[in-house]
Amino acid sequence: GNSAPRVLSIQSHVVHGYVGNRCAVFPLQRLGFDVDFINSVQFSNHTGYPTVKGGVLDGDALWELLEGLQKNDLLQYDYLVTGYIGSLSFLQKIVKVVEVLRRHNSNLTYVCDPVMGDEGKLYVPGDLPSAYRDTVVPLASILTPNQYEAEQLLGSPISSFEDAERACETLLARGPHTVVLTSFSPENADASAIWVIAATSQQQQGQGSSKVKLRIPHIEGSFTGTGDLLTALLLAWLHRLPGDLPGAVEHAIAGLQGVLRATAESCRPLVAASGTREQVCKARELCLIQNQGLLEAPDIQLRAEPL
Ligand code: PLP
Ligand code: PXL
Repeated sequence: GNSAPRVLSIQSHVVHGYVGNRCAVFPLQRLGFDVDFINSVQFSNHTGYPTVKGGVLDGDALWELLEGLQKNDLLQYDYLVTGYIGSLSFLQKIVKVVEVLRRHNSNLTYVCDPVMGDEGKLYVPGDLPSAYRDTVVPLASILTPNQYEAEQLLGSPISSFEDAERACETLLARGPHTVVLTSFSPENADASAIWVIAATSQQQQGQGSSKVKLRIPHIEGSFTGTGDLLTALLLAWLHRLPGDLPGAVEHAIAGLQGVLRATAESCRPLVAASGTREQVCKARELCLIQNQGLLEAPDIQLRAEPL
């Protein structure tokens, strides 16, 4: 039968490298999803490089594409996924997209990565956090903030595991059925690890705990696109392993870690030779194609435990 789940992914496109749609579309396809995608920007490369060229899709252009799909009756999606969004007007159009997709499929799962910043720094316009909090989070089904983004949504710091647990509960009460805190560093904890915290309110939680934590040993170097890849893998594994939150998180993290370890290995010589910024960026691009087998059959080494 023709039963591949259908995804609409609205994210960045880069000609070279792997962020946004470039690390969501292929992994989701590899995992059996039928992926339609809209490129919210088309840039030469990610914004960490010294030079970036390209253009941005505005909210009206996004809406025009949706109208084309609507006129041809092409709006039957099981999933919508969004990542980095650079303006309030585009985010407001995303709200309209969710509404129109839900009119076509009331069971649409909206996977929202509320990309706003990291490590204490906001890298989107200042009017986005309140818009995410007030109008987007209530529509999301699966929410994947990092620690800083969750703090922005809540308006308070997350320092302890108890804080993280409460943060997930608060966010769950606002609409999403599943919240994954994709990176969490507890205060006064060892700096050699980051934690992923996940919580679900879904009823069919049969096999495992509905709140879990998973410890990730730190991988040296900073890679770009990891959050985008993780959100795509969480969508895939939460779909494939319904009712098994710990299993889904373990599979998604194992796939990400497999790709990251292979990428770190392959770029070590160049990074050690301390190249230029563009050379280091280029060397650190995720080796997604070379390691695609790890997405499909992740080698699970890190286990989720009840929170
Ligand atoms: N870096 C590493 C080594 C990770 O394992 C993860 C997530 O598991 C991330 C980064 C993702 O963090 P963020 O969502 O802040 O990009
Ligand atoms: O990974 C987030 C992201 C999305 N889109 C663009 C980016 C980045 C990160 O650098 O440059 C265009």
